[in-house]
Amino acid sequence: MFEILKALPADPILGLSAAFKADTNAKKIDLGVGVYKDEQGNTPVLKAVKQAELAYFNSESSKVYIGPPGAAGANTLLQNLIFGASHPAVTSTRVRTIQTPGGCGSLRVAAEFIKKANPPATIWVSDPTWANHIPLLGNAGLTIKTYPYYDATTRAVNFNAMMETLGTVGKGDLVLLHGCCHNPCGADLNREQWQAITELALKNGFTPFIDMAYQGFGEGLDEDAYGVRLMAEKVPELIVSSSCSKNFGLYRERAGGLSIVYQSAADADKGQSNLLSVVRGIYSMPPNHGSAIVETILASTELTNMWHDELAEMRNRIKALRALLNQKLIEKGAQQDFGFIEHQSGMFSFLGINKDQVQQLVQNYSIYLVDSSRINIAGISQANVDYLAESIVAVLKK
Ligand code: PLP
Ligand code: TYF
Repeated sequence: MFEILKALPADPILGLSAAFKADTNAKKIDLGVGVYKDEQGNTPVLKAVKQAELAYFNSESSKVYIGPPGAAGANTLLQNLIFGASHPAVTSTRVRTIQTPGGCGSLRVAAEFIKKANPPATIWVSDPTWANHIPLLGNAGLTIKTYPYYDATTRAVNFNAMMETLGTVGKGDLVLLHGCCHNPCGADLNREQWQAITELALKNGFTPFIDMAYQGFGEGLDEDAYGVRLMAEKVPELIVSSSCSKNFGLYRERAGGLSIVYQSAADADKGQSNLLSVVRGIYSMPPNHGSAIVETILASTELTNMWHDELAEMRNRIKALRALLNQKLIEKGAQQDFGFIEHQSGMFSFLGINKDQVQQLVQNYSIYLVDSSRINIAGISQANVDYLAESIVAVLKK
């Protein structure tokens, strides 16, 4: 039967890594896959993670199954990280958090859960959004539609257009929002905009669904959770998919969470039983190691402080690189304004060059980036920024 299958293209983002590895040009730069890199281009294990792993290794006494929701202790600490321990939704026990295989596992479980509650639901995603949102949510059978978000001319959120479209969305449908550090465009909602969307959700009855894959990479752990915490306080129901891949550097361990805010504690109990039934129908139980490390860190003041420092270092390096790239582009004679790179947030921005220019960067300069011109800012370094800025200016002149 398998002979009928036709070959499909590889993930366009993940595929860039193989092409980068195979390139022998000493000047090559990898701005593709969204993983954090240090000045040397490495993605080391965080020190807090290493210490937690050693402690966990010594204290782990059993490999017995952890059950569909994952470890209760890890879930409570993750919930507190996302919402804040004293958040009214948390203290009124209206939130349930489960451990999931990364942010992707969380998105997929959420999609199946929505499908159970409301099979004809439409989920509205930003234009553009992370490409994987489409299969992760759509393969569960949900209808996907887009709302306007990034304006390539102003290099900012077209909030009026966004609100106009969201104004047509009603009860039973969902609106997917990026909690912070929008992937791929780097343009985030400000606080007034979060407030306006919250009011609209209350007025029209749609359910917000927030994907927070980069908490701590924008302005800080609490600052980046502003939208999540505001909505959790105001709207009756909310879905939050979160990931520990970036902020704890745990990518391959597949650590993430799915938090659902319900209208009441009684709904939460009923909902949780459905959510766990979805989990059992997909992978039964989440992987343990990554979340156990997160729990070990968050349960220790010393390790938490160490992690906060390392997270701040990653965040500040990205911010500094944003300013540096803009400054170098000016220095190298760029005719257009790249100031937006400095003002956007998180790991990504669109350079705003066309596909042909992207291909020139890849083929003639060994600078690897996604076709959309999305760059991973963390792939820039003091050592390569001059070459990068010169190359961008060169392809823009042609
Ligand atoms: N959501 C967004 C917007 C992302 O960029 C990512 C990617 O890393 C994820 C979710 C999923 O992350 P992971 O499954 O690696 O935890
Ligand atoms: O957008 C990115 O680059 C990251 C990493 O299938 C990623 O979110 C990319 C593709 C993918 C899973 C993760």
